[in-house]
Amino acid sequence: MHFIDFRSDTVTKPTEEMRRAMFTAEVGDDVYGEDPTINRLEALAAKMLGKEDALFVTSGTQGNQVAILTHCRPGDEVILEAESHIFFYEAGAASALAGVQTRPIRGHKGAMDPSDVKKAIRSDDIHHPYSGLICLENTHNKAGGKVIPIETMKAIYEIAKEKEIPVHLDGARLFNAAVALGVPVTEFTQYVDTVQVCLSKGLSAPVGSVLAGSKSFIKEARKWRKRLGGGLRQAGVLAAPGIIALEKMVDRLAEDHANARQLAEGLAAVPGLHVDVAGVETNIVLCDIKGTGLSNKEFLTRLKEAGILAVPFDEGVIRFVTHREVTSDMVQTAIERIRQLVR
Ligand code: TLP
Repeated sequence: MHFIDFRSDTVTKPTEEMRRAMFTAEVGDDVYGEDPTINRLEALAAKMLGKEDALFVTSGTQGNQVAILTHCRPGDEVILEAESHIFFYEAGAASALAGVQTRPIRGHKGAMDPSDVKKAIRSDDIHHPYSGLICLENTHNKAGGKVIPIETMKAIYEIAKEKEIPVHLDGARLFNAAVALGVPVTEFTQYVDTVQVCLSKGLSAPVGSVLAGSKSFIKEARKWRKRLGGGLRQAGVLAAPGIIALEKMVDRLAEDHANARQLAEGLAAVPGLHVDVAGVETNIVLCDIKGTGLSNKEFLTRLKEAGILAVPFDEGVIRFVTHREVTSDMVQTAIERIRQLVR
C-alpha cells in the first residue's frame, strides 16, 4: 500500500536533482578539510545564517549536542523550554554527554517569557551551578510548529548578553519560521550566538544538519564532533544534496504550510476532532481526538488501515506533518478517509 505519510517531514526522500548531485559530487577527506563540497556547503550555510562559520553535522541531535558540549562545562545549567526537543526528545544526551543539568521553563506556544528566563539565571552563590547556556527552538515542534516571535528572541538575547550567557537556537525548522513570516532567517539568527538547522526535514536532503556560529566556536565544535565520531571522510556526497536543500528548497516550504492549513481546516470540520486552525502557522497540525472516544492507538490503527500514517504526540493528540511528498490532493483524500473512519 502506498501510504499518505504525515509522520514527519524527516521522511522526505532526496529529489532526482539531489541524487544526481550526490553521484557527481567532488569529494576529499573532510577530516583533513579537503572535501570541496563540504567546504562549499559550510560556507553557504554560514552566509545564509549570518554567522562567521558553519559545520556539517550528521543530525539535528548531533548539532544541538555539539553546541551544548562546546558552550558548557560539566555541572553547568542549561535553560530551555519545558517541551523543547533538547529536553524532550534527545534521550537525555545533554546530561549523558555534556554533564549539564537542564532547567526547563514552561513556555506559552513554545515561547519562554523573557522575564521567566531572567529569573532562572543563577546568581553568584556557592551553592548554585553556573547558568551556562540558554536554548531556544524555532519553529517549536511540541507546540505544533509555532513561530517564536522575533521580539521574544531579541528580549531573551538582551538579557543573556547582559549576563554574558550564550544563546543557542535549535532551528531544526528555522526556514519554516522564516517562510511563515516572509523574512530572511537572519532576522532570527541575529539574536543567537549559535544555530543548528536541519537539511533533512522539509528541505528534503537525505542526511544532515549545519551548526553555525563564530569562527572560534566552530573550531572547538569541530573537535567535539570528532570526539563523538562525527569526523566524516568523503562527506561531499552528503553535502551536495544539502547545498540544493539550502539553495532551492526553502521557498517551496510555503506549499507545506498551505497544505497544513488545508488539513487543519478539513480535520476541524470532522465531528469528534478538534484542531486549533488559527494556531497552525507552519507545517505541523496537532489534532485532538478525545471527542472520538478512541485511544491514540485505536485511532492510529484505523488511520493505517486507511493508508494514512501519523504519530501520537500527547494523550489524545495526534501530530500530522506536511512536506514535499504530500500534495494538496493527498490532503483532501486523507480528510475524506478520516471523516469515514471516525464515524
Ligand atoms: N524531530 C523529529 C523527532 O525527533 C521528534 C520529528 O519528527 O519532528 N530539533 C527539533 C525541533 C526537531 O524536531 C528534531 C527532530 C531535532 C531537533 C533532531 O533532528 P534529528 O532527527 O536530525 O536528530
